[in-house]
Amino acid sequence: MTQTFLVTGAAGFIGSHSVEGLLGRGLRVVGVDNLRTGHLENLAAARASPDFEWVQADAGDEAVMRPLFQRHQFAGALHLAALVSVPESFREPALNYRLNLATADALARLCLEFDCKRLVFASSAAVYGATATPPNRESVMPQPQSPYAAAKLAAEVMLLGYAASYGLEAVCLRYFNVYGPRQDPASPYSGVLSIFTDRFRRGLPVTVYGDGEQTRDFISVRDVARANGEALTRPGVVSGRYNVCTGRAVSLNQVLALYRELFPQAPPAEHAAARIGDIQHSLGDPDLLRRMLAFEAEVPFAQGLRELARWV
Ligand code: UD2
Repeated sequence: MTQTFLVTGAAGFIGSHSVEGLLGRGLRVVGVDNLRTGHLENLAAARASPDFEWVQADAGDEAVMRPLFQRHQFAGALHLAALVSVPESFREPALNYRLNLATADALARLCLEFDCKRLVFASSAAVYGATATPPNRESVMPQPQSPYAAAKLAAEVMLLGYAASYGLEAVCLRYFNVYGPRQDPASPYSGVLSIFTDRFRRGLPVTVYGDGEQTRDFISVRDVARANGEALTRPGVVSGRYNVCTGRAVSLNQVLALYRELFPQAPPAEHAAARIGDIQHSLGDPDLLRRMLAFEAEVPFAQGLRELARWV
């Protein structure tokens, strides 16, 4: 019998790519999203598949989720639904608590009740905070600097507690800077590459906060979707927290040099003061995930950027 998987946050940037990846492997998917920050257009391809069921709902709404678990006997759940904006988590800590912690806990308990063995949870490199020296390994003490990061870390702790107590397979994936098609450039806090690509395409100058020497571990959403699929389906994974990253640091100035090749007519970048709370260097160690899932990020940064520019 074909296995069915639950994906929450299915209409989001990472969610929609993950759904397509699972469908592409011949699996059945039930996708849940409340469309708070997700977009139904992202699921256009998925919704054309007979193996996809679309449910517009809040992943924390037990009245909807319980019957779904009852009906489908999920082989695994990928929980991506979240409040995704760090600044919003400062403004709305109660909402952040509900969407980023309480919902993960409720889903984990449904998994236990309905024998859904594995829960893959979207955590974030934000849990590391500013203090650790890169590259960040999963063994360092996390120091969340925002309500968002605190809730992600607390959810990890709850899920791993259920893993130890009841044998749930809880895989907490700490995503680094994910980029690629469908990332929404609309907010000033959107991913820098989605903002830059959108502005270059429209012939507008981009703003670099600080000297541009800050570095990030940018990972393509295609790689992230593949990591999610492996974490969900591979036999014998060990519950724990895992970086999802490339292990390679790219500076914004290097990013700009690549953009100059893609958009030779673009106006020069403008500079502004560094953002308050900005981290200078963020880099992950991919070794643990490599050992557990045999996962290796494959999309070279320059190629991923070209794909993004073409999509826009
Ligand atoms: C990422 C996450 C954030 C949080 C944080 C934890 C994204 C979109 N954000 O923030 O949610 O987890 O990591 O550390 O993944 N920049 C510019 N010009 C712009 C926009 C950004 O120069 O128009 C700079 C920005 O100041 C920063 C770098 O680009 O130095 C990356 O910014 P970002 O917002 O894409 O991601 P980051 O790592 O700050």
